[in-house]
Amino acid sequence: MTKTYKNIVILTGAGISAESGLATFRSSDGLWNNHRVEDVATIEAFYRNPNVVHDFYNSMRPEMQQVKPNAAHTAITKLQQFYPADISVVTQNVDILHEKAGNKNVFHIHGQINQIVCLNCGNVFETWNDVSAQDVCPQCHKKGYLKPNIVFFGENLLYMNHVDSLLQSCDLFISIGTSGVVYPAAGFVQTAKFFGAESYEFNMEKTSNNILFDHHIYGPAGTTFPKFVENLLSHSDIG
Ligand code: BJW
Repeated sequence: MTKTYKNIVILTGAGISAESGLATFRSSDGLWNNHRVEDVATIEAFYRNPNVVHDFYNSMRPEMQQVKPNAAHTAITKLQQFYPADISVVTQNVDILHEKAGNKNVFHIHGQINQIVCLNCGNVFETWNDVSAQDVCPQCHKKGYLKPNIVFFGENLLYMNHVDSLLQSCDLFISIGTSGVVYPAAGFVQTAKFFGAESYEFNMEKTSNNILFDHHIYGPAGTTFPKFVENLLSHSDIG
């Protein structure tokens, strides 16, 4: 690792937040809220029964508000502070641990737990409070259109035009703690590689995406990623 990279994209998934105490989606029991996430986290399920979905995210907000970033998140901050490249974080996570750690250029492609979107007027606002299908949008004043600003299966991802341009111009693509089964994020490595990037995957185990990466670093990201950052910093042309 002697090259100095100019544009780095870091894709993160639930695994980067695991050492902060947050559950991943596809852990060994394969369950999320006692269901397969693919069955319940759909936009159709939200339309059928919005208050069940609101109740679920209402119950998650207090933990997500309290939880603290771990060494993997702070290693990204260090990389952004000291490595001479443009570094963006594209996260599938709805927690805000990247922001709490001081990461910059963070794009929440699957949304944020502390945001609500109005399906009538498009207004997005932040709150840690409970929300229900009976609530009124603070902008258009219509009732029954508020939805957690979380991207469900069957919905388009956020910031995709910008993310596509980041993927097309990066020379280093790093994936941390994602199982690589949810698209389009699972295909980002292919785009980055097509446009010439080198790729690293950090995970506890071999993923279904494994073959697409040039390098694999196995183990808890809170240990492996800070070491990788130290190595990058010691081999870059800083200053
Ligand atoms: C550690 C660790 C440690 C643990 N250190 N590592 C192409 C092909 C096939 C299907 C599709 C396709 N394109 C689109 C689709 C459909 C669909 C899809 O992907 N389906 C698949 C399941 C087959 N995608 C969509 O619908 C997306 N929208 C879309 O494509 O729009 C266009 C469109 C519209 C209409 C029709 C068709 C296309 C939207 C996807 C939205 C995903 N939303 C969720 C849930 C939100 C609810 C919530 O947050 O509560 O987002 S799903 C869930 O999975 C969540 C996550 O962000 C996402 C990814 O999970 P992640 O982060 O990878 O977590 P895990 O648990 O799977 O993995 C954790 C990993 O960490 C593991 O590997 C561990 O080993 C590791 N780990 N501890 C390092 N300490």
